[in-house]
Amino acid sequence: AQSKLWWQDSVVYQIYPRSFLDSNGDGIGDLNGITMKLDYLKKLGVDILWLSPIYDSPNYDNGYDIRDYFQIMTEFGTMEDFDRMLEEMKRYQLKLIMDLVVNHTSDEHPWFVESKKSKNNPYRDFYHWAPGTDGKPPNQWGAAFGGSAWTYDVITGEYFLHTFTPKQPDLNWKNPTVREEVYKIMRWWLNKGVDGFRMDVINFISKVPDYPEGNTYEGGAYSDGRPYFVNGPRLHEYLQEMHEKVLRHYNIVTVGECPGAHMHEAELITNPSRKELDMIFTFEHMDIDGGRQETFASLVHRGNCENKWTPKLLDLRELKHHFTIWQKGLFGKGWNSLYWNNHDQPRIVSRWGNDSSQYRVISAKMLGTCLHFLCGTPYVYQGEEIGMTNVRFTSLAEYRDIETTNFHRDAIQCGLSLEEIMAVTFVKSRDNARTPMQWSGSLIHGGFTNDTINVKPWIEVNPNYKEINVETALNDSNSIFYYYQKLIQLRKVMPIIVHGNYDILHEDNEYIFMYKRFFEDNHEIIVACNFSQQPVTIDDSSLNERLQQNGQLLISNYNNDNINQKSNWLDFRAYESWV
Ligand code: TEU
Ligand code: CA
Repeated sequence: AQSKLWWQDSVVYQIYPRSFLDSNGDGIGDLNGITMKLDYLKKLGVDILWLSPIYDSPNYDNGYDIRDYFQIMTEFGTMEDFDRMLEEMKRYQLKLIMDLVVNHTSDEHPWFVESKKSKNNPYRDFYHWAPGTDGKPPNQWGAAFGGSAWTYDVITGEYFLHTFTPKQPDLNWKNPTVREEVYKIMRWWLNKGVDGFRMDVINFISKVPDYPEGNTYEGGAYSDGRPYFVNGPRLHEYLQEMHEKVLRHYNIVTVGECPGAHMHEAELITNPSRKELDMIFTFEHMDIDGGRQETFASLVHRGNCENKWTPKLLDLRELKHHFTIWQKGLFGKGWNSLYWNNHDQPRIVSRWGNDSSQYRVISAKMLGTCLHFLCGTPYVYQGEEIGMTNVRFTSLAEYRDIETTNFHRDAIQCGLSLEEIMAVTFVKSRDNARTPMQWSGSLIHGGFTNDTINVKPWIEVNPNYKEINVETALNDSNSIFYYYQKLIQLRKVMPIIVHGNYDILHEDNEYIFMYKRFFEDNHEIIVACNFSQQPVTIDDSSLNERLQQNGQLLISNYNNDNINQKSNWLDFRAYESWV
């Protein structure tokens, strides 16, 4: 019998459909393209597929702005294509998670179209409307991708709230009818047979009434409204209601995307006894190499005001610290999700590994090792399993992401040089993760789209597809692909990986991430990862002795024979990792 917590020993694979595989040569990935590659995903060994939004949308934010929750986006296919895809997934015993974007809708959603019409329209209260003061918005909150979080609408002379772009008005969850409508959407897809939801910025749904003014930072153009809409006052009440009315009636998995949630909220949300969600995505480990903590609003660094576009070097100790807090904090109380990548983050091998031809493969394997032996459900983002890298487009015009293009516009206005703009774009743009999947080194556009000269992919393929692609990976037994396959298999046969306790070792070392997983019976595994290019030695003779005497090598990114002959296990080569 299948355990109720089947998602604990599963691995999730995230597909960004627009960039996965284009089956009909229009330059845009689609559902039939996904159906064609299920054998590939099965071969990798993942259990659950999460699809970024595939609903009807004007695509200002690539589907994170939904116009109709019951229709498939035309470019992606039809509902028949969806049904066939789902049927095929079931045949392959792959589960499907849908992206549920219900903090906001598109401004082209019929609810918002109605809501705008008049102050007494029945849909008025579906969104957050407020009058301004002296021709100014209700407050100075900034929106996530630049500008004010409020936009004035001439028809009724009021402002509506959008924590993201003006094309994404926030739903008013205080209104019980809104909540019922969301539950209807969820039931409709669940009754079709999908296996759960990834819930977009779900911890933003409850706003503090009356929208209090936020702090401003020196150099920031807007105030920080996050204290008033992140982890808001009625969040847990709403999630519990959703659980009661929808989730508990199905054997599904739920993961909440929760920027700005800390261990405290994570435990409240994921502790099964509280009946909310199964796991959440934390951002603590993602935010440590940028100034995101300081402000939500201004896209360009002014004065002391730092944000995502102000990159910082990784301090490994900080990364270890965050993981350790979550690993220890949720143990036996909630559940972790584990990820390095998604469609919003730069590619991990370029970010915290090394994407030079010398170290790309070895460092990608090291990063996979570090993540997959932690306690939680691992997520693999498309292309991670072949070590896809960040991209360096030669002109600003090749970028597609709204956050990136807004930043470019702002940065030019602020007088940043093209060089400066490019440099930070290469490191931070979300488009780094959104270039098409690289299937083949010999086919045009990396095999992402048909061999047509006229149609280009919606976003350019990374030119390195000639070296980095699925075909090459599948033909090389030493590839990242087969290493990930092994990581995924190990989790299925070794309960200690799923259920063991966690402790950090050599916490203060700034190059090596070392931890152990253990059961009370002395059965333990030790994971060690060198995050640096230089050789590092850890001085711990008693650990080395134990390893020499009792250690068995489970997996390593360097040649296995080699490592057994090591005289000192704690001498690490560049990016070396072993378990
Ligand atoms: O993202 C929420 C979010 O705040 C961040 O992940 C953000 O995209 C990133 O930090 C920018 O630097 C979710 C979706 O994953 C994202 O694609 C959407 O744009 C956003 O919500 C709005 O729906
Ligand atoms: Ca297509």
